[in-house]
Amino acid sequence: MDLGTLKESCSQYNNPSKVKLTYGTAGFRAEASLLPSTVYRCGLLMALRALKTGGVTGLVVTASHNPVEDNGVKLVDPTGYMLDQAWEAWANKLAAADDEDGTCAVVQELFQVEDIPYGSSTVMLAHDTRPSADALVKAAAAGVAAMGSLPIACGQLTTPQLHWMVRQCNAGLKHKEKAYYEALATGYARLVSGHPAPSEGLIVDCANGVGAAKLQVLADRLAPGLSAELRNTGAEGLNDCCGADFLQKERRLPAGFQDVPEGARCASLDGDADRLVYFQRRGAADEVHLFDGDRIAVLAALLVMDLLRSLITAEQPPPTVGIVQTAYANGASTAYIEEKLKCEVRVTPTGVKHLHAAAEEFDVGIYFEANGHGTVLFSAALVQRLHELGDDSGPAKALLALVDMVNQAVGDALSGVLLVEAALRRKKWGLPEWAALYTDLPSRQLKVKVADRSVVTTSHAETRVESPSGLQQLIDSAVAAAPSGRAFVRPSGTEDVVRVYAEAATQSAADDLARLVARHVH
Ligand code: NG1
Ligand code: ZN
Repeated sequence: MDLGTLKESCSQYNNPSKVKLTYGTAGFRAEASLLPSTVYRCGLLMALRALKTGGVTGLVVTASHNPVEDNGVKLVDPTGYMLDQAWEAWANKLAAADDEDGTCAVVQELFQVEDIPYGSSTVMLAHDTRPSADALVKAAAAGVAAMGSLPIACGQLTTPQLHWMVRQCNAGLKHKEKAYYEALATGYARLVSGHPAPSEGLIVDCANGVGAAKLQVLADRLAPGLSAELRNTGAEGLNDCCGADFLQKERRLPAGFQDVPEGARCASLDGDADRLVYFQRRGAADEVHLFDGDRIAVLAALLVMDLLRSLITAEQPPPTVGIVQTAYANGASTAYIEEKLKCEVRVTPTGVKHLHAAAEEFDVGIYFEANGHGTVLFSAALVQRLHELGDDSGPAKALLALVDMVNQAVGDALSGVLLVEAALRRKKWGLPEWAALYTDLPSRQLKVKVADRSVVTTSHAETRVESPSGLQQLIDSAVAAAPSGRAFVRPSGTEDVVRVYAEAATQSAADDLARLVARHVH
């Protein structure tokens, strides 16, 4: 690395706005015009991370479910998971540098403190469909190149596709986009082989995002094995009254679904296709019945446990299965998992990096946020055992198909669609049977705009407020007065708001509780 060249390059990406962005729940996010300096510096950072680890890293320019004017960056470690949390502080330090001198000083400090060898590394870059993508990918590539490293432009991809590609690449496996479709499609075909397709196809809301084109490729590859009609596939209207986040927060039909018959099986992706929810129209108005991430986790657990049951022998300890949730999980789902499935539940703070880490502690770790972001992880020991059982065991073969089909790097809506479709198909279930497993407790989420969201701090996986003092007591008394009430507040990691969650025995009680708690936050 030549310091003069680096400084010259950094000077092209100074931060004139002086707005200091910080690494949030899933990277940096802001209105797109504020981002070039931060994305450039993330290019520097991921080149350094690749040098440090000796692997290929990744960077996705996306703001997920946020409005089209926003953009952001998600960072991928060589494992295919999100950037190691210990490096988030470096990301913040780089983002906060005032000018080229400040940026170069942080780079030099990073080399020294992290004991990074000099050399050249590779960073894979991708982006979603936002109009601001090109300029930001250019900034990221300039950052990588300034370190004397190689940026590989992978073009438009879903976030989980790039995570998958990075993971495969570092494992020395086929990692092109084509290989992704191949792995998912062949896994699915093996998993549903001999199980007839339902008579009705799936209708998917693609949020007018990058998932539309990618799911189409997958569906074409699988036809007629997967019958899916894709809607909201346009170049305009990203996440606008559609998408998984809209469905989960608003609980009403997305744009373009007014004509779907009641009872039709529908699914919705978010703008970068890492979240998935299912839904069904309910009644004549635009009301929907939502099948959220908690319910997908339960269905995944049922599928896995059915298959694992036949592998249990007296000689070997049974594989461990755990479900990881956050405080946003509906209380009814947690009760069902613990009481009916008799499966272990772990609760972590919001953000898949926390859920993912907890899920790795099981042979099969299933994690989903209520908003539909999640996946299933399989331990190396279990996969090895499945291979040993090989062709003699139908369930082992089905589990190995699942291992190929599920994106184990990160939550993936495309892989998630196949997971749900396969599970329903193997059980000969439609949405009514899935819905009948348990009834969600009515809940309500609100956002409160405050001058400084960082004054709210929490503990116990975000279920208790530590500061400001006195707030937790107020929440406790509000909860005590609501039938089957539960509520908590936490500062968002992606928006400038404090989030309020409440659930109770009736919708009006949940609404009242959320409103009361929100007033206490103000
Ligand atoms: P914040 O803004 O920290 O609540 C939101 C979601 C997370 C996660 C991230 C990243 C909720 C309540 N929070 O985080 O679950 O998906 O965005 O996209 O849905
Ligand atoms: Zn997303």
